[in-house]
Amino acid sequence: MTLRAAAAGVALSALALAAAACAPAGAADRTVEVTIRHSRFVPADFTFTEGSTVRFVVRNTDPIDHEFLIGDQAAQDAHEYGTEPSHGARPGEISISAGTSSETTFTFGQVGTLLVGCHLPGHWDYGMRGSIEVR
Ligand SMILES: [Cu+2]
Repeated sequence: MTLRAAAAGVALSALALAAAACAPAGAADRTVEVTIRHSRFVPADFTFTEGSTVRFVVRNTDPIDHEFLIGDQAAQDAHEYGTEPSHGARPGEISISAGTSSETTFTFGQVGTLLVGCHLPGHWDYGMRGSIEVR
């Protein structure tokens, strides 16, 4: 690579970074499609980069309602024993009625492991959960 080409590459990278930094609030870096089938998330395990904003489009193919709730163990416990009838007000938390699709956009702010689950009665224990690794 010539010096000139290398310099152009650096300039383009700087432009890309600037564009990312100026992205409007709520703009996702990527879209991930999740299907709910037989009370399971498909896929159920995810890996994302720290700081990335992901738009989840969740399609519920079951004849019953479900939830897609992102959070740490404490948040999952709160939902499991909580009383919120439906979700949608907070990023990363949605209810998906039978046979419909819904979406939510979530920013993974720090490295660690999060969980995703459905807490309608019996669903979490049945195995309606997954893990999110943030690197
Ligand atoms: Cu469910």
